[in-house]
Amino acid sequence: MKSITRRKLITTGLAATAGISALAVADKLASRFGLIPPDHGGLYGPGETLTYAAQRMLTTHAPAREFPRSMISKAPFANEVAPPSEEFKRYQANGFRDWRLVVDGMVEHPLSLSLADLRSLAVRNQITEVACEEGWSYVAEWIGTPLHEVLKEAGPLPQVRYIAYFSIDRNWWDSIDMADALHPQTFLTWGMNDGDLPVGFGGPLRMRVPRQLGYKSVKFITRITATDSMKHFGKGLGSPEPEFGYAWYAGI
Ligand SMILES: Nc1nc2c(c(=O)[nH]1)N[C@H]1C(S)=C(S)[C@@H](COP(=O)(O)O)O[C@H]1N2
Ligand SMILES: [Mo]
Repeated sequence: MKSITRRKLITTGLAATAGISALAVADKLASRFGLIPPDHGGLYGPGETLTYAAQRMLTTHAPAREFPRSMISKAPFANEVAPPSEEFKRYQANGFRDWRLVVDGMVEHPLSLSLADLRSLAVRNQITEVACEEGWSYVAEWIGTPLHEVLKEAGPLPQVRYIAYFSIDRNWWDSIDMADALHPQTFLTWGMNDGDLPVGFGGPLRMRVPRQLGYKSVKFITRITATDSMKHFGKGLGSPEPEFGYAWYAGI
């Protein structure tokens, strides 16, 4: 709820400063800076563009709030996930040694990385909050490899605008723009609270996007793809959420 209030403040404040309507601000910013989210044009199109454009103007480099260790939730809430597939169980039985993260699309060097490969690239940690759109949240320490370290290895082509990411059960996937993809707190996470990332929380590999709502932090990641357009993924809205009335850009 706090996040929604803040988002409203930002957008309302911006419109008030300009002295014109919110939609006019959105259109102006969006066309000037190319800040049009993939789900623009649906029922919520103009509003989503306003939120996205306003936040991108104000928060491109801003960090998500980090918490002291004492604030780590004692009983973090793992949201319900689809039951593991046979394929997933085979990886699990082998301690996820064969789990691979494929990096493809518009990159100079397509990659296939094991969890050990990821660990050898970089190890970082952050204590941040997972906030679900349904109103609950928890704080945990997330340990992983920043996405930008993986992208550095892969070499995205200059025209890349989005990084799409896919869970092993292909119906969960999402995408982020380059501001979030290159953000230092966007992690491919394989550890949590000083241990391996538990399956319930997305183990062995989860995308953590702490500057957006929980649904952008997709669990069980096996593939990331660099692209200049989200038109050809799913229904072309950047992720499945806009089909259900949730925004592609879910900044908090
Ligand atoms: N693969 C997959 N990723 C997912 C989900 C899911 O059901 N499957 N749920 C999402 C939603 S809606 C939220 S709020 C967070 C919940 O994270 P948690 O289980 O760590 O609380 O995970 C997100 N990532
Ligand atoms: Mo959620």
